[in-house]
Amino acid sequence: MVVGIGTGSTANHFIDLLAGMKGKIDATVASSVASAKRLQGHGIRVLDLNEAGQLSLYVDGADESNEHLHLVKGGGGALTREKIVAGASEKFVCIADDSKLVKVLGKFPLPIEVIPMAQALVAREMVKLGGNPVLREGFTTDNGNIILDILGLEIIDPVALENRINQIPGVVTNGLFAIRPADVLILGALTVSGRWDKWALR
Ligand code: DER
Repeated sequence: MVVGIGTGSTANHFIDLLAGMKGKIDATVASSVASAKRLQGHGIRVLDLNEAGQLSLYVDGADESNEHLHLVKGGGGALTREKIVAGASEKFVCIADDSKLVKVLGKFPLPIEVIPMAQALVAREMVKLGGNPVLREGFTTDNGNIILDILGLEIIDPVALENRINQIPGVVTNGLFAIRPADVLILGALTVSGRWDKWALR
């Protein structure tokens, strides 16, 4: 199978594990330049999404998840390519530690990838939606854009908000993964004995 690979510390662990089982997969599609470099460093084949077609599986971490597996992602700034690769995959498996499971999304600032000339416009619109936008200083995405991190949101309806923010001119995409949520969430938890345990939702 061809596997879609996320971005971040969790995805990095997954890539390192994948290196030990290269023979079991045909190739990968990476959601960032950083993940592509790490995969190639292990000698794992990385395809352009346009030549890979439909992917069987996408594996990535998250910054927050609710019980419906709606996610906030983009802490690492790769949200747009992550959303593209997730959208091209039959199954999205999210791996995180149990501190990421929340009742209501929004405590983690919601990242939005914005075309630079629209920074002020998008910021004003996000204030109208109740958020407090902060420019991620000194950061440029793999697509050459900026990130606005939106603090202070209490995201009661993630699907509606994901759609609403994407309507603002200049927004490339936002870090809500609710229209296409994860299919499986694997949560790691440190048990009383000090050993790591894991359990899965769905
Ligand atoms: O930035 C991202 O979207 C990452 O995938 C994030 O959601 C998870 O990062 P982590 O594995 O470093 O916690």
